[in-house]
Amino acid sequence: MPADTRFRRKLVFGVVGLLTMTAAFVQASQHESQAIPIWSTDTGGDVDSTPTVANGLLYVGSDSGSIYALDASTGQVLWITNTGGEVNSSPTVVDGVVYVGSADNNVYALSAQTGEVFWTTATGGSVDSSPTVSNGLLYVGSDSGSIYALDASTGQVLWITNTGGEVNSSPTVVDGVVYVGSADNNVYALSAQTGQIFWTTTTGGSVDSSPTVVDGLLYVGSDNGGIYTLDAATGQVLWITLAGDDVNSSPAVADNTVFAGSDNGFLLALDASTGQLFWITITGGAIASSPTVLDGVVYFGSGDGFLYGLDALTGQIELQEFIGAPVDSSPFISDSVLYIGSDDNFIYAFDLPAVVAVAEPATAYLIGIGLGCLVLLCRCGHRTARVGCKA
Ligand SMILES: [Ca+2]
Ligand SMILES: [Ca+2]
Ligand SMILES: [Ca+2]
Ligand SMILES: [Ca+2]
Repeated sequence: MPADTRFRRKLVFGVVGLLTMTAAFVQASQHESQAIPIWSTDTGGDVDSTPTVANGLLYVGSDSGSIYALDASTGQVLWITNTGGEVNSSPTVVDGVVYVGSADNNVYALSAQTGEVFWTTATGGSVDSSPTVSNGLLYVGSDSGSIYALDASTGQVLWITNTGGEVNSSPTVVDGVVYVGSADNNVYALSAQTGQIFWTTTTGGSVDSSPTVVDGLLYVGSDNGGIYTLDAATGQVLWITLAGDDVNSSPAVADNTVFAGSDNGFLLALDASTGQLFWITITGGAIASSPTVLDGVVYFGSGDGFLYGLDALTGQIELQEFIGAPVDSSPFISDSVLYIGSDDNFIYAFDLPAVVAVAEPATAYLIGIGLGCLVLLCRCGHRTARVGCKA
């Protein structure tokens, strides 16, 4: 185990704690825009998978055990391919082939046009991780505890690297390096060619979140409640921002800001360069959904049954669409249409409104105690987040 696992935590000023919330009070603005539902299609099971759209077709998995292809403009089902287990994995489409994992332990390659199975490759456990394809190789994690590299054209296993826990996290490949988390609490950096481990960095909890790498920095969540920023080259921990509960959501980075959700319903925005907290917006359920940022708006689903759109600068709620059941799926946006799944078994398409920032003040107060530190967060007046921390 490399020395860098002795992580030198630099807790960010003002974000220390939030471990124990003693009081929380939020007044959200009542000036949200409305997204217009275009269609919804029943899949017969929870849709935790995140949809993807390619060439006018939408692909998504369902707990019904099937992979669906729909007409993205109408929601009409074009084909269904059955697997032998829940499909929590999110499809990737490359060169007319749909790649996705299933809880039947297999990785699937299907024709994007017809759903015909080109190949399947068995792993030793449920494949809830989502495949990443790079340079003709497919990378994916399995509940067997291993990370697999397959030949994307044949499914042949090229290498396997073992970790000490389920790999629910989805690999990110940048410059020949595969980054992925494991339930053994570690973040891994592997050679994309050989699977050789370049470095591992431990967090205090399962890493089911998928790493995002931007400008040499790696952002990922952990079940210890931390959003970690690592040096992607060395794995060194640069800073940890504590959300206060499991972070299964995968961070999005836009405009030098990191956005991630946590099981306590928080959506946090951090300075991508310093980890400093910009703002927190509180929803009423766990946020397993990974945010997507478009035109200054952060979109994600929550366990409270809503689809949210927040002002990326302030966290103010600009869009709040009631779906009715937990939304663990993540938004996919294409041509101003947002696609997302829900635990009500449906996949939804919403026409996004032109979200206009509202000048009306929103107010949020949050008082918590964590690590012997009193944390005060006040968002008052005109969209300014201030965080203070007094020992
Ligand atoms: Ca779910
Ligand atoms: Ca599921
Ligand atoms: Ca799993
Ligand atoms: Ca987790």
